Formats: sequence, structure tokens, C-alpha cells
Amino acid sequence: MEDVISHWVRDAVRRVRAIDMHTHLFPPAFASLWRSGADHVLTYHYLIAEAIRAGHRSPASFYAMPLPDQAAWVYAQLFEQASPLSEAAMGVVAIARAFGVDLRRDGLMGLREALCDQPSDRYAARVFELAGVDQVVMTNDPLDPAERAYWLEGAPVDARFLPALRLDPFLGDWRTLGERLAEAGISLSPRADASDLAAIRRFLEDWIERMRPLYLAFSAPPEWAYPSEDTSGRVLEACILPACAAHGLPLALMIGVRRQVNTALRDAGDASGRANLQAVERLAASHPDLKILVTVLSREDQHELTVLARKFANVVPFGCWWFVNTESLTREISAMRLELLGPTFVLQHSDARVLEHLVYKWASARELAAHVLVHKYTKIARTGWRVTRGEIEREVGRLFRDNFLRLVGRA
Ligand code: RAT
Ligand code: ZN
Repeated sequence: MEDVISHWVRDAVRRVRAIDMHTHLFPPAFASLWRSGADHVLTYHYLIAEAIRAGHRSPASFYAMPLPDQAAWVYAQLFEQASPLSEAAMGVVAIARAFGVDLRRDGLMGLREALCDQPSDRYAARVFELAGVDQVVMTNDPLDPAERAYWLEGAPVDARFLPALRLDPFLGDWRTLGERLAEAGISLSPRADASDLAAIRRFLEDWIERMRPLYLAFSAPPEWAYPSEDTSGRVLEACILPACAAHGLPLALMIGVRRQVNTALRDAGDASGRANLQAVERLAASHPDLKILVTVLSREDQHELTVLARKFANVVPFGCWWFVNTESLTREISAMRLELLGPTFVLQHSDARVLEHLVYKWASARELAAHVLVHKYTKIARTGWRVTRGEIEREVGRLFRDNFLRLVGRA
């Protein structure tokens, strides 16, 4: 029976089509924001941090190089002068293999030839197929001028790319928000008064109408508090939460990032810290109708978040984010969530910044699911439960897609 269970689980996990609920990918029509190809794969900020560490080079001199030289330098540090043992480096090996490239034999040139670096529908379809992914959710920022222009000109959004409205600047410093909104034609006063909040609310309404996002989201530092009397607390209370309620949209919180602890590293310069999860608890308790998707960056917060989700059915933990998206930590976190919540969370998201990331991140998610579920199903079978293939397929479907789709009202 145990061999049969292992076969059923592995087969269900291999075949399930994932919905990726958080990526940084854009459709082909958003051409300048599209990222694919070997040079982008190798200059993923996860790898840049590792290469600069291994190669003892200053971030400034690294970033001064053109993209192909940056990629070649990262490749030399992490693949020629060392074994690719880290999660992100192994990811490149997995991408290469999926495209028929043997990195030892074919090197970076082989990878450049096999991967396409231009926006392309057909290539997107091929990569989605290799990853077994049906749809990805984007991270859409109406305050990014390049992105805003695509939306305003009505660039077509391929149905495989689903929008999510990302609101980080709205919860940041008031002056910076004012500057960013001014670029979008909205002027705020320094007072953060009722008319400013009304203008922000109208801006959100306008973009919800235009983008039709699946959820609103923001990432937050460890000290993020709720409720709060500062301007960001007022924006949340007066603009973001009412927008969620008016449109029945979930709010996704990504908590625990300490931005730019090393500014020279740019995108690679963020760190993590322990969050104050009582803020989430208060938000969940005071807004029982608000669906809250939550992921936390520090390993130390994972158990507290899981316990919190037991108390509030409107809190749904999702994925293993960034520094906890590693083989050992995803196993620990996902097993713990199953043990305390059953299959009522979202197993994984990719956070892909480059199209081909989907391939290795979802291969890892499948390996993770197989590892954790073979163990659990074997255990309930030994305990006396007659396991069926159908129930395994149902739960795998929930973890990879259905829990998320139900939450955003698309099931
Ligand atoms: O994982 C990452 O690539 C980070 O840089 C962040 O983008 C993070 O996932 C976020 O969405 O803020
Ligand atoms: Zn992200």
C-alpha cells in the first residue's frame, strides 16, 4: 500500500496545473517589463547577492558592467569556480536541464542559445507548459510610470497573466507617496486630511476599475502595526480596506522585509526581520469579512502565523517567501501548516522575476508537495484511514490552485 500511495501522490503532484499567486512577470505586450533569457536568469538578485559574496567584488563595480558581462561574471563565480549548491544556483541548473542544456558541457553560451530573451506569446506558452502552470498573478504597480503607460494605452493583458494591485508606496512615507502620485497627476497636501484620503481612494477605484485585480497587496516591514494613527495607517483604514470591502477583494500581506539594509546591492539589498503578527490578528478580528492572504519572511514567524490562522478562518497563509523558499525550510513550514491547518492554505508561489524561473520554482514546489504528502498519506494509512487516489488528487488540487481560486472568487 505504501508504494501505491507514493505513486498516487507523485502522479497527482506531477500532473496538477498550478496557479501561481505571486510573481513579478508581465505579459508579452508589456514589452519593456518582460524578462526572460539566460542573462536575466543569471542576474536574478538572489544570485547577484551570492556571486558578490563569493567573488568579493564591490556592488558598484558589478552594476557598472553591461548586463551580459554581469551574467558572465555571476556564472563564473557560482558555476565555474564553485558547485551550484545554493537554492537559486541549483535553480539555474534545473532551468538548463529543462531546456536540454548541460551547463558543464554547453556553458553560458549554450544557455543563451536555448533560452529566448524577447517577449513572445509562443515562448511564454512553452515555459508555462514546462512549469505545468496555467496562470500567473502579476505584481502591478500603478505608480510605476513604465507600467502605468501600458495600462493607460490599453496594452492587451494575455489571459494567462492575472493582475494584482500592489500598494507598497501607499503605506510608505507621505512625502514620497505625494511625489509619486504627483507624477500620476494627483496632488496631495502635506496635511494628509480627508480630501487627500478621498483623492487616494478615487485613485484606487480608478485602478481597480482599469486593472480588475484579483487582490490588493502590500509588503511591509517587521514593525508594521495595525491599527495605526500615522498616515499609512489612515490610508489603510480610509482607502485600502474600504476598497477591498466595496469590491470583495482579498488583501495580501507580505510581512517582515527590511528594505535596503545594503543600498549598494540594490534589489539584492533587502533583509528580513521578525514581524509583529498581533497586527494581523487585530486586522482579522476587526474585519471578519476581509479575506487576508499572509506570508511572512522570517522563519521565526512561521509558527505564530499558522496558529493565528487557526483562530481566524479569514487568514490564509500562502507560500514560502524569498529567504524561506529553500528546500529545508519549505518542508518544515509546509508540514507544520498541514499539521495545524490541514490543506487550507496556498502551498507555494514562485515570486518569479524572470519567465524561466517558473520552471525551477514549480519543480521545487512539486518536489516539496511529494515529500510532505507521501509522508502524511502513508501515516494516515498506517493509522487506519483507507486512502483513495481521488482524495489525494483533490487535496493536491487545493494546495496548488483551488484554495487560491476560491479565495479570489474564481473557483
Ligand atoms: O522575492 C523577491 O524577488 C523580492 O525582491 C521581492 O520582490 C518580494 O517578493 C516582493 O514582492 O516584495
Ligand atoms: Zn515578490
